[in-house]
Amino acid sequence: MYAWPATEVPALPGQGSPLHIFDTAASGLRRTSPGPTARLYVCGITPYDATHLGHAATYNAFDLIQRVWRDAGHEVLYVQNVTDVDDPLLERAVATGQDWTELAERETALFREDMTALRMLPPAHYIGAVEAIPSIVPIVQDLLRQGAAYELDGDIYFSVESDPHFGEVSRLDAEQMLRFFGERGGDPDRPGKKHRLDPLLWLAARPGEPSWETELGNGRPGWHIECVAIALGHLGMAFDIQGGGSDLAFPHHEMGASHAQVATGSHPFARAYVHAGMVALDGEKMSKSRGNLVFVSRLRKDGVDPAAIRLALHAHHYRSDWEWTGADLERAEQRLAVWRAAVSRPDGPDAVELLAEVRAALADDLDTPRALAAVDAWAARQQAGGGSDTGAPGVVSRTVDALLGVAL
Ligand code: 5CA
Ligand code: ZN
Repeated sequence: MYAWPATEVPALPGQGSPLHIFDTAASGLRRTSPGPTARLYVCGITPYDATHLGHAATYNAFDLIQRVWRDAGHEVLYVQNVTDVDDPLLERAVATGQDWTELAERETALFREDMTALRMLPPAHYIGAVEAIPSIVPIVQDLLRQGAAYELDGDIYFSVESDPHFGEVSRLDAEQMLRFFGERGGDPDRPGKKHRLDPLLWLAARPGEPSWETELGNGRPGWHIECVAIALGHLGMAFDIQGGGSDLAFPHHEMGASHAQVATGSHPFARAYVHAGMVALDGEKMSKSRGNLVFVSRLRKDGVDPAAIRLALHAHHYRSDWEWTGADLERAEQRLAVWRAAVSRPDGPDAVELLAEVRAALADDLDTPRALAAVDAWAARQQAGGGSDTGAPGVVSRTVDALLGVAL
């Protein structure tokens, strides 16, 4: 499906350095060394409600990865999905008396608007779960043939024991896995499963729910296989980064890696698994199911500059869990005003060091607070009347645009 329009990324003098990023599977920093084309898969939204600041923070992190890669001379092949058929979406549609396709289309359209306003770079392939069904079916058939999947009352499950690498993505112990599996869409207690952690690959049609007639019978896909089919179809195995919020490490990314590894007989699914921290509101993780949300679209309607929203996100390191408060936005608005005033002057302090420092900060596991501090320092020197380089304000403005996605 259509993604959203691309914003131009200005060229910067010189070149950035290789990105080092925290890989959940390695439990440490890893130097990404993509080929000429860096390949990135980021899990997209389940479109039953509007984009909240937690979503925005997660997509912000993966937008920065693309910017750092591009600055280091790579092309980026970016793929994102939309989970446009799944339990929470169908449940919300029933609860509110809406048609599930209309709900999904409306919320996806709003997500596109939010991403555009925030100047997030669009994926080259933006694929819905429904669209992906024809590519999901042969993978499930393959897993069945290999004995890595089995049927239970018409549903089809993946056998986690078929993957010798199972557990290597999230590195959780058995007890933690069981807890997260139950909390995050799994069904550990269904009788008849070979292993309590086995996830659904295919759900046989249920009354009142949408279903598709395929070689697997009449039904719909499970959640993890959707991202596997889309990633394999557009990126292949061993792509550079699989990304999402930390709540996706298990079971979603663990299961996806296993599905793909067993189906293709190769390893790894992704070279690195990168996870953003959770944004909270009023002491709890912002989540559609809890309803404690601050929507990007609401802030925009209230007249908040999207550039200030992005700066508010950048003020937190992407891996930390943090709580949104009104003060975040106030600080970001002040910073934006100071930066804009600083680059609007005809000259200023030399910006060569600033560019090097922003590049170094971002290449070091996306250290945005350090990058902001570097721009703050330049703006302070500017305010103190510290320079007469006529090229400097332009370089700063292009640096902030190209590397932080903020238009000054
Ligand atoms: N459609 C699936 C992925 S295939 C899904 O998880 N959708 S979602 O709409 O629930 O979440 C979209 C992305 O936002 C995921 O990467 C998720 O980890 C992230 N996310 C959700 N809530 C928060 C939050 N409070 N803070 C940070 N990121 C969040
Ligand atoms: Zn996903």
